[in-house]
Formats: sequence, structure tokens, C-alpha cells
Amino acid sequence: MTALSLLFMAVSFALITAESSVYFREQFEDGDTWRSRWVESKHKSDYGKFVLSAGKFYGDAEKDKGLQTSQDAHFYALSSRFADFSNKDQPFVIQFTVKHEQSIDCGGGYIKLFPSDLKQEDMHGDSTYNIMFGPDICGPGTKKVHVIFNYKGKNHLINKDIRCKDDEYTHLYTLIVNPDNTYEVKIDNKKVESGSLEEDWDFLPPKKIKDPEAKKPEDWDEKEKIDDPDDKKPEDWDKPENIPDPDAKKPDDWDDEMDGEWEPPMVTNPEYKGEWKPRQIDNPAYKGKWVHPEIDNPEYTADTEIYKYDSIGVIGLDLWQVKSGTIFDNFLITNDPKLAEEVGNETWGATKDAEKKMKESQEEEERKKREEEDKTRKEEISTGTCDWGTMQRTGLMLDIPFCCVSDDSGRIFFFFFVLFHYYKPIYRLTFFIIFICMMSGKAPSIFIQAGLKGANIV
Ligand SMILES: *[C@@H]1O[C@H](CO)[C@@H](O)[C@H](O)[C@H]1NC(C)=O
Ligand SMILES: [Ca+2]
Repeated sequence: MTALSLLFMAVSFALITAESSVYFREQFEDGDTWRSRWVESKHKSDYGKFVLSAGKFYGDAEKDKGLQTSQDAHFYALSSRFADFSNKDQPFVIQFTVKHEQSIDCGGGYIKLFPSDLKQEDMHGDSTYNIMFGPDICGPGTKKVHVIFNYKGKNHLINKDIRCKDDEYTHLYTLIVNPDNTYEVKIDNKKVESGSLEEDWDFLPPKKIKDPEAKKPEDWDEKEKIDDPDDKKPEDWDKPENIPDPDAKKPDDWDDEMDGEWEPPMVTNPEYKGEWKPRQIDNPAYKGKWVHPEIDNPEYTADTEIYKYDSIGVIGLDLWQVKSGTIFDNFLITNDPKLAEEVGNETWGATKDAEKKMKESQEEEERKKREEEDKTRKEEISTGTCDWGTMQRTGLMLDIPFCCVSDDSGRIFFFFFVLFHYYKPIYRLTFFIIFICMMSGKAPSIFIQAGLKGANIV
């Protein structure tokens, strides 16, 4: 064989091993057709509905469409099937995007991967899954990325704390599981955690345990220092802590008969030395800290295939959301981390900046509108424009100018109420008019009621 053909073989072998498989890819780019690929569970009758939406702001009106939860305080259970495969001897990557545009308070943003024997119509919270992965938020206390593996029938949570994103933008979540039993978690195509499956989950019992036979010998001396037996308390050590003040003098006008026997006040004794403690010396019998000897754990059996699942065939969204609005998109399951990174760049990476821009310009517009409204409101008030709508909007009783109250207590109460609760220079005009009204005092007190209602007091 020539060197060239050897090289050729090596190259084609590399190409073959580097060949990537995509087991599942879903980007919701064909309108309502996704409904034929995703199955809603009927385990409960009132699961929340997913709708196809790019949300309130997005980078691309079409590409950013994904599955959005649409009903508050609902469970969701939707899944999609793909050709069954095993991740034996190859990397495994699950990746998707999540956007909590509703500024989520409590709700899941994770996916579950099921073995292909899952009955999709009956999928529910207790259905057996292989892997659960993705963000979970509930209040300020829970903001984490779940990485749960089912190992020999039991679900195991990761021992590490991986913080998830809690803003309102789209984020890319990636989990890579390698056949050498290592893993990596990425958010927005950046590694946030990695390590070994065996170390970061409690799949296996510990390798070593403390020898149950071993006991610390009774005479094992663990004291590093002891009292010096030669050190004796000096005879003159003990002195009282407080003594009568030697400088104190009995006052001249002290009358023993009237005032009782005179006693000098007590002061701290300068010669007081405190409690005597013997000097410390090295313990000649010290043997060092006793270390409990360890033995191989008889319960431990190494497993080189912790990572492996024989059957992966369904991806599901099995969630609870208090405030709905989360959008899931760009699902990808592959054996090629590089491809996943590329796809991540082409999807999330391509639209994230435009998405941010759109949200920021919406916020800017919102702010301008609010300012504009504030301005008109102030103008309305200062020019004395008064209609029922303005009154309700401002909470200030602009019909006051017309409500020349007749009843005394109501008038006074009302005047002070307005003064204390709404005093701003801009309202001086109103105060002035109220004052005039009070002086002329004509209208019925029903106006007071109306005014209070306007201010949301009653
Ligand atoms: C994805 O994008 C990042 C940032 O632009 C870049 O560094 C990286 O090489 C890209 N990855 C791939 C596989 O194209
Ligand atoms: Ca999409």
C-alpha cells in the first residue's frame, strides 16, 4: 500500500467517524404543520394550549416563531416523536432556545427526553424519562438549569448549581453528554458547567467507605498540647478582683447613726491577675489525629456506560407555568457538538441582537408615550380642563370647581383631604376654587362622594 492510499484511508476514516447525525430538528418554520408532528397529552383534560408565535418582540418575525405557552396557571404536556436511537459510543447533544418574554415568576422551561415506548397521549409528570434538561424558575429562590438523568430507574439531579438566565430574551441551552462519561452544559454557546457524570451526580455509591471494623484505640491520644505538670500556681497569685477604694474617704458630714456604717466603694484591684492557667507543653504521648481507615466499598461497581441510553425516541414539554408566555424553539438533537454550535449560531445567534434592539425600541416608545401622557395630563390640570375622564385618570376631583359643597363637616374634611393627599403646586388652582366654593357653599354633598370615588378612596 502506498503512503498516499494510506493517507487517503486515514482521511476517509476520519470523515466517516466525523459524520454527524441529526436525530431531531424542529424550528417551526412551516406554519401550523407542527400540529401534525406534536401530540398533546390527554392524561388531563385541561392542559394549557401552545400557540405558534414569535412573541411581542423578536429578531425575525418568521424564524423566531416557536411554541408559546398561552394560558396562565396551567400544566402543559406536548411531545414529538423521532426515529428511535441509542447514544452508545457517541456524543449526544440536546439543544433548544427558551424565551421567557413574560418576565416569568414561576414556571418550567425544560425539555424531557423519553424512551420510544412512551405513550404520547398519556404523557404526564410521572412518565419515565431519560433526561430532563433546561431552565426552571420559581420566585427569587429557584433559578437553575436542571440536568436530571434517569439511571437504572431512578432520577438523579446534578450536585452542582447551574444558574439559568432570568431575563426576557431568547437563550440557547445545550447539553452535551460524551461516551467517556463527561458532560458539558452551555448557555448561549458558552460553557457554564462541565465535568464527570460520576462525580457530579450520585449515580453510584461511593468508591470507598470507612472501614466498619476499624475503631480508634482506647489509648489513642489526640491531644496535641497538655498542661505542664511542673507549672505550679504562684502562692501570691490569688488576689480579689475588686477591693475597697483605698483613696475613698468617709465624708465629713457622715453620721454613722443616721446613715449607717460607712463603707468605701469597690474598685477594680490592679493586682488582680485573673484565673491561673498552667503553661501548655507538647504532649509527649500525642499520636496525631486518628484517621478512620477506608476500604473499597463492596456495594460499588464501576460503570463505564453511565451516559448510555438504549432508546431515545420522544422529546416532550411537560411543564407547569404560573405566568405563561414562554417560547420554545430551535430544538436539535444530534451526535455532533460542533454542528449544534453552528446551528446555535445560525438560529439564536443570528436573531438575538435584532431581538434585543426591538425590545429596547419598544421600551423607548413606551417611555415616550408615558411622558406624553403625563404632559397632557398636567396641561389639562393646569388649564382647568375638566371632564369625567380626566378626573378618573388623574384621581383628582376636577369637578370640584363645580361642587360648591353645602355641608360644613364635609367641606372641611374634603378640603384637608385634598390638601394633604394631593398637595402639589399644580393643584393650587384647584385649592383656590375649592376655597371659593366653600365660601359660597351651595352644591349638595353628593359631589363629595363623587369626588372621593374619583380619587379611588371609596
Ligand atoms: C459561533 O459563533 C461564535 C461567536 O461568533 C464563534 O466564536 C464560533 O466559532 C462559532 N461557532 C461555529 C461552530 O461556527
Ligand atoms: Ca423558529
